[in-house]
Amino acid sequence: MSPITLHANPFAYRFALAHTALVIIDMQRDFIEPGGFGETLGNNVSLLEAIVPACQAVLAAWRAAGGLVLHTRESHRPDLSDCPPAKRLRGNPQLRIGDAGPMGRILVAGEPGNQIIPALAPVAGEIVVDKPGKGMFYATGLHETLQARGITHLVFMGVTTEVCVQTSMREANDRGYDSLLLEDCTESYFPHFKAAALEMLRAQGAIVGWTAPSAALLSALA
Ligand code: TIU
Repeated sequence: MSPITLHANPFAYRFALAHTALVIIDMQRDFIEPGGFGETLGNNVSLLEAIVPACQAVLAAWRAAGGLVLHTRESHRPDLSDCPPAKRLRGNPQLRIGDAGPMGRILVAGEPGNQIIPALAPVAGEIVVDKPGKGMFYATGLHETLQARGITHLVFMGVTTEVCVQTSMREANDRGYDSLLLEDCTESYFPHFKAAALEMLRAQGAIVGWTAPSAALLSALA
């Protein structure tokens, strides 16, 4: 299979489909729907829903092309043994991690709010990673899983841009992956944070990685 090249920022991104995973970060009800973790932190969650159709289009094209798909969820064990007190106790949220909310216990594995939204639900054969941190490599064993599958490139979508997406891209960068973030398939509760994150990731000659509109990937896959 020949490599695919697409127009990206700050320059072309080149990848081999067989060595690339589509990574969908934390597209969970806890972040996108009212009553979850995002809202308990004081955020207006309505902004995030807008990227769902673009994410669906990329996911469908990626699946049709036969590429590996990886979903992450920010989630903690029911006993919260993997949730540092510093994370649970910081700030003054209405509900803390582990408290009971309208979609079940906040950010706890297995609860309704912790599930990936139905529009982007994983299917058989796709990897689902529960991560206790913001970054997807922390305490997950994911690097070993990706290495065993020969993955060298990661194409990112998901929320939020400057928190879990950016942290995961930076962790990936330090582990040697070439990462691309799809600009219209990621969102923040703060639009100016999204804009800044995109700029800083691709600055200095793609110091962390590349960004591109999803249309560039879709036409490259077509
Ligand atoms: N609060 C916020 O912007 N994000 C998170 O807490 N988690 C993720 O980004 N997934």
